[in-house]
Amino acid sequence: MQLQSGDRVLDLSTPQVMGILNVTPDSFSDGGNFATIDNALLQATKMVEQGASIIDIGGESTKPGAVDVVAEQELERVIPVIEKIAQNLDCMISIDTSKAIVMREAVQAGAHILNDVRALQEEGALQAAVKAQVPVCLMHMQGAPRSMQVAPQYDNLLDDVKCFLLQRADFCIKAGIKKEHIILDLGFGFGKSLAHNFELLGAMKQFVKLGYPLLTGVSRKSMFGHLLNRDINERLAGSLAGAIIAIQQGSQIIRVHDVAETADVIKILQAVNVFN
Ligand code: 8Y7
Repeated sequence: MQLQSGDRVLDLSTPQVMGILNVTPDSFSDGGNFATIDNALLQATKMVEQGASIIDIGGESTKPGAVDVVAEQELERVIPVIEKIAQNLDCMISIDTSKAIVMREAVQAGAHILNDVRALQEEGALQAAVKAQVPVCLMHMQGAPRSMQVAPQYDNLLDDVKCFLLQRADFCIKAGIKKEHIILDLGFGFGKSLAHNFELLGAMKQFVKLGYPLLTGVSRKSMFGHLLNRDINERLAGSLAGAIIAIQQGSQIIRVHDVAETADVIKILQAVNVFN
């Protein structure tokens, strides 16, 4: 399996690491200034050196309880960073956004992948993605970030998530997105209880069978915090265990904060040939 964006190709026969680069005010001083852009490049460079083949740039926080960011603010944060990374690093750039205008300008600035936690359901997003002709990650979420963790409930978790993702993929393909450009994501922590998250993690193989590349984002998430009673900075072991479980079942892209440690885990899995 391969992922192609323009003249770039990513080989998915071995798991690929997507490094997380948040360009939100809590991680950086402010959007658009030089210190912020240089700091972002420095962090991205480090992650690429550690083994990330994709850098996921996000200017909107989608953490539970997060408030919406206006488009101008998001553009101001992410566009200069995308340009800088595109000029300086040899990696794929993913833009974490749900907004059509951010998708368009990000691709113009050099982004190769659209990562949308709202699966292209916001106004204009689907059309923007069709036009961009780049890979898109469609993620499952129940509810909206502000309220999604209040009381998530499912009739049948696995079927509900599977139906949503397959319907969304079909809809996107009918609208003009290439099938080879679709990546699916179970959306850990997005409208899911602790039990839901671990049920999905254990059942990932069923989703790999759907035939689309599967992206897994469990890094430092509260599913480990709650299960292990660990603060955000004490979740590395949990996150690596999650990555191993996902990779062993065939997930091809792992979205993480801790790139070096995840790359080590992948090398070990490769040494025992678990995914081919
Ligand atoms: C995910 C994500 C986040 C995820 C994809 C966090 C932007 C929350 N999580 N994108 N984004 N999958 N595709 O804790 O699981 O990183 S934000």
